Amino acid sequence: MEAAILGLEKSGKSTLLRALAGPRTGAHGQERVSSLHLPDPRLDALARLFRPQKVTYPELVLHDLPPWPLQGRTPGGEVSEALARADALLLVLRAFSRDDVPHPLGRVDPEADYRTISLELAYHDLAVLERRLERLEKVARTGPPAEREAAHREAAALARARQSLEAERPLREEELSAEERKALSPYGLLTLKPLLAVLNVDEGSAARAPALAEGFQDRYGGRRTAFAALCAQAEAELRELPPEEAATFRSELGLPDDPVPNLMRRLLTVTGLVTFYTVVGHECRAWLLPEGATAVDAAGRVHSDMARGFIRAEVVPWDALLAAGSLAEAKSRGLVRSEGKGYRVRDGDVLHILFHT
Ligand SMILES: Nc1nc2c(ncn2[C@@H]2O[C@H](COP(=O)(O)OP(=O)(O)OP(=O)(O)O)[C@@H](O)[C@H]2O)c(=O)[nH]1
Ligand SMILES: [Mg+2]
Repeated sequence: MEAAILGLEKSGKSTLLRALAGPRTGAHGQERVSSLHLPDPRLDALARLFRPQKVTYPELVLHDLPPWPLQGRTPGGEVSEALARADALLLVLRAFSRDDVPHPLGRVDPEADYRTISLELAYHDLAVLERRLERLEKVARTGPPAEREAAHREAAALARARQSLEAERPLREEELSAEERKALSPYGLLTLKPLLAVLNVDEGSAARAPALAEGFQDRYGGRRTAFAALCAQAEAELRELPPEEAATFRSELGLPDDPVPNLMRRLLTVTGLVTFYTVVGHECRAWLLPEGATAVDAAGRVHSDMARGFIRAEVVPWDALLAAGSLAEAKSRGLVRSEGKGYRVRDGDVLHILFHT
């Protein structure tokens, strides 16, 4: 999956990229795009049990964007391209105070920044919708008769989206019909994308980070809107150390447990992705799939031949498999179910797909 990191000037975007992807990336004009493996403690546990030669984590591509332009100005070409590709937005909200790093609006107030950016994203989408609606309304009035009906329907969907935005409801939180979703999908609408906002706190406030994130979650959270909090600076510095040294420093500095795996999990959840696992021969692997996808979709993620020749899937939740200690033992305890094509894959399922070639 891909995510774009955005936020106001000097909110800590490049520092967050380094905290997530490691020291070779981000900040000071270095790489703006970075790809990393999504950490997954469940896959780690499965790998400890099965000891495969290879453990494969899903990939996350992160784009570190330049500061978000305020006053309704839209970002330039390269940035809109990264935004269009992104499955989700990672919004950095500055909650750290530092006199030598001026805030572009002259004060540190993550809640006000959240509202400011939310409005900017809504303005962006409104401008896109207005332009498209003008054209569609013209086609609906004067276009070839065959196109009028479709233009009418599309215009109706876009007008409803405009109404939501005018009422300050981001599109990601709206219940959209399949037709509306399809009508809105070509325009790179930013409030339609799942959003994980990361509150970037001071070193000294790291212990209070989870409570801060929860407060925002209560006030502004939703199915496709989530909040997390960490000290990006401290996490970026710890990532430069070998793991044992980092753990020692972490406890000496009174920092909470590594917040990155939790942040990644929230990113997947808010994006509407579930993780399933395969244990085949010498490889344990985690795969991402949209919520609601079926066993045959999962087979297709692994290989198109497996979807084509799909017979059935043997399914066991990862923790049940772990507790049983082996697939054979899980089977003899009756924990492994046999499921057909239409089975909706659940987060944490281990799938063994049977297919004919
Ligand atoms: N104390 C403290 N400083 C931080 C933290 N995060 C970032 N900074 C500092 O804030 C400054 C800006 O951080 P960057 O990561 O470059 O911010 P940015 O959002 O990428 O900045 P632009 O790309 O210029 O908009 C740097 O000097 C960082 O060291 C933090 O959690 N705590
Ligand atoms: Mg930067």
